[in-house]
Amino acid sequence: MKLIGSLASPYVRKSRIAFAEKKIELELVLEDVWSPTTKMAEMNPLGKVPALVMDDGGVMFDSRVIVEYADALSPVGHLIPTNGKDKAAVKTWEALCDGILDAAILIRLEKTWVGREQHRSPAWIDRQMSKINAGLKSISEGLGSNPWCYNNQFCLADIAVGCVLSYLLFRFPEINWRDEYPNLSTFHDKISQRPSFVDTPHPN
Ligand SMILES: N[C@@H](CCC(=O)N[C@@H](CS)C(=O)NCC(=O)O)C(=O)O
Repeated sequence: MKLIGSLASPYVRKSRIAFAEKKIELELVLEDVWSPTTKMAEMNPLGKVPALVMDDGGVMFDSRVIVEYADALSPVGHLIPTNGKDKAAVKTWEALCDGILDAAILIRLEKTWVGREQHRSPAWIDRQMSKINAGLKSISEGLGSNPWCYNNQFCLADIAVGCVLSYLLFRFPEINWRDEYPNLSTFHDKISQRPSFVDTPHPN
């Protein structure tokens, strides 16, 4: 199996970490979706990473599908509960984290898209930033003083939260969530030591 992706994408990282936690080998094939010559749309009509190319040539996306598939491939280290309500709760953590990332990426695009310099919208940026802030508050409250996000057991929710926090440090160092939410700071320091996180860093 090959994962098509980039080192900067937090969704790619979440997928890679899920495979690493499941102890399933995965080859990363780098693709720059922002390059004019990208062939990403041949694998995913949405032109986005990550996409998982299976040995039979079939392709699946997006990261939420990929991590669920990874979890189903092996009984090692369950990441998603099988019980309906618990599964929905863990997937809600993931949806919250992905939503924060979506907002963060929209801000980056709004600030950096070449050719739109005259059309940048501070109101749009503020709207997205308020989602990031509300999302961080919700994560911090949900985690509280627990060791892990859901049911005191490491699961996909923890991977998703770890990926959000690392991505914010990588792309938005000016957001001072470490001081505002000490429990998230402690959580990030702890989860960052897992080999699955250590082995999948964002680029410098
Ligand atoms: N919901 C998707 C989001 C994927 C996504 O937005 N990927 C970004 C890179 S971080 C991308 O490929 N963007 C290219 C584009 O929007 O054209 C997932 O979870 O995989």
